[in-house]
Amino acid sequence: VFITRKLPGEPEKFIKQNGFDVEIYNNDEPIPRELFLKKTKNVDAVLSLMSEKIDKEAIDNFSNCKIVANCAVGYNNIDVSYANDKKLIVTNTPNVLTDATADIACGLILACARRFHEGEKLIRNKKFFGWKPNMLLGFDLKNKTLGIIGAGRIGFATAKRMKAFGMKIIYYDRNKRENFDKELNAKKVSLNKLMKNSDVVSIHLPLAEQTKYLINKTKLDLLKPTAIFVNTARGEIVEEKYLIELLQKKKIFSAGFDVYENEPKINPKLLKLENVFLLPHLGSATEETRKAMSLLAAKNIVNVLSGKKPLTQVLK
Ligand code: 8YV
Repeated sequence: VFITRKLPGEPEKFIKQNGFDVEIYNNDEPIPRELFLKKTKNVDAVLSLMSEKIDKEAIDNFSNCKIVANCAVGYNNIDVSYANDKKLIVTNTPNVLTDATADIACGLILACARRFHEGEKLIRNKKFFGWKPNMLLGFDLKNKTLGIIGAGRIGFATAKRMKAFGMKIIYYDRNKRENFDKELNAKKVSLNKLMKNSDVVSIHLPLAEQTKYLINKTKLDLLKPTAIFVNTARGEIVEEKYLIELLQKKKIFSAGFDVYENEPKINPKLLKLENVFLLPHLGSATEETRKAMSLLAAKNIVNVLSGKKPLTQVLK
């Protein structure tokens, strides 16, 4: 088994305890492509991260690999349909990171509504000389509308949390979602309606051909001038260049980013804006969650190499 990075939870221990040999690229940085191809040529399983492109070349390069266990819920780094054709099993790590990611989405919503960045900057720049009635006024979330784009597990967990803050929920999804309708009294609406009517928009879709730039200029133009826009899913779902233009022109209130279009490169224009709150892809970054993710990936590998079914297989 080849593990592409040093991971919390030491999944290598679990895999070894189950009788398999492990080699690990014991590093904090991503493995260089050439080395990845060399190391994975003859292994039976790969435990990978988003940073490894498992494209046609990588899949054709495997001589023996039976499973790629991605340590992430997203799998846009993997050509799943080609892997399926080649009978290569692909797994991800759903469920275990739902709460941590929803926490981060809510954190961004609060940070935007209550202007955390500007407030903290004032303190750090030693410009806080006392409370003022008109200083950094944000807005209440109570009775405002939260629009969830992508009503899966993380979208639901985010909506549920924000419902406790008094928000009304609407959602856009291909399917009607009973948990949204029944538990949150939420309404399924069209994407245009959601963009027009939400006070806060939060993205919770996977990145795929159909969702790349789904939130383009036309859609962003529908946002209210007081809207907050939050993305904890994937940067490429949003036309970031245009979102930045809206923020520069103050055509929306603010935006919270955990993911970026050209991650890890950050558009320098974003750094100049006051009305944004920027995080470095921390959605699943808690001790407990990262351990659970790597252990789930390890279990998927052990299952497949022992002739059992994987726990969380991804199919195209
Ligand atoms: C991961 C993520 O931390 O699960 C995902 O899809 O984006 C994050 O939780 C990261 O991608 C590690 O591979």
